[in-house]
Amino acid sequence: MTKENLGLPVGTTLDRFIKRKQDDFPYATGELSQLLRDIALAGKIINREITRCGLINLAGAFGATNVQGEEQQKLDIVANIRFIRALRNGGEVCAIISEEEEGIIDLDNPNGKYVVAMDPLDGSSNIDVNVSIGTIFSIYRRKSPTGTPITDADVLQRGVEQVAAGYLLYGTSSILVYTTGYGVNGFTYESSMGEFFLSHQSIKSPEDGKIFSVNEGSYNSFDAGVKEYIEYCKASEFSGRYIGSLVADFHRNLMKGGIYMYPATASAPNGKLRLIYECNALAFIAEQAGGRATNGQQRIMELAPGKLHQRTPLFIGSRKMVEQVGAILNQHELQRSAVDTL
Ligand code: AHM
Ligand code: MG
Repeated sequence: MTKENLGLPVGTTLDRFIKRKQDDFPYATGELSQLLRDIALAGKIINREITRCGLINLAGAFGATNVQGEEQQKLDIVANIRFIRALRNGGEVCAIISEEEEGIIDLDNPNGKYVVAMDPLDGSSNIDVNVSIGTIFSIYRRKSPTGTPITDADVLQRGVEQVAAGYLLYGTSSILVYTTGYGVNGFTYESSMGEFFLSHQSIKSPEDGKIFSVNEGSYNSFDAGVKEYIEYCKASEFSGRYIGSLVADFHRNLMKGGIYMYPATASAPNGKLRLIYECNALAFIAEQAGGRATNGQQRIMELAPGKLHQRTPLFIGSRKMVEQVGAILNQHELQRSAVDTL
């Protein structure tokens, strides 16, 4: 039996699953396992707040903007606080990067081995209208020795250096999906028992699909190559599905086969989504499930981040679809460079 497929039955609790995975690695200290449990705990708390937010005055805007100039919702702030608290209490993490905070969050725990990058609540424009939202997280091993101060190199790591990544989708049912580089597994939350149970074992994404997800309101400012691919999707009568919650759109396409695209636009020339805490985690999951993730030309997980909140265009999902849009974009790039050299 491989490390990817543990042969554990559906219904195994997340705790037991994590423990079994840890036992596969004789030198594992259990710290990563504890960290995953801390994330699951924070996820349960966020799930509780989301399901009753219309009743406890948690809906709506907080009245401030984050470092990226986006309006923060109350639940953005709550999720951020809950995750930071869970990771601080857990003691495995030395630093956090969050969509909601400008700088590195130093947890004052120089002995922590891990760095976490997270978007505590993604798709926040959907909070007030009962549409699915999510949490995205990436886990890195710090580069500097434990016991020393955090450095930029600890947090500005490429996606290929992730030791684990995942997301929580708060939807019709809530699910935690994660990978440690040995396949992808999903755990559905059973709220009456307060437990995540293994429900989706060794997830493999269809290698091709018939769903395309993109905000077509920005069509006029997409590059010619992106427009050509969208026209191809329409000519092929693919289904257009766009929730506007990255985690939800990604999860659906992962299960059913499809592509999610957030290209460069006139108002967001580098795309909208953030490399370190949105794209890398989902790229790791996509690849582990047999899919792909690129910025149109390059593999997302190989991009070297220059700054914490760096943005990138994103094309992610079923292997053949991402490769096809990449080929069209390359073709347009070649034509453009040929014209430039005339
Ligand atoms: P957020 O992190 O502020 O919630 O923004 C990210 C979200 C993604 O979940 C979603 O796919 C995208 O922004 C939607 O953007 P748009 O409304 O421009 O289509
Ligand atoms: Mg986000």
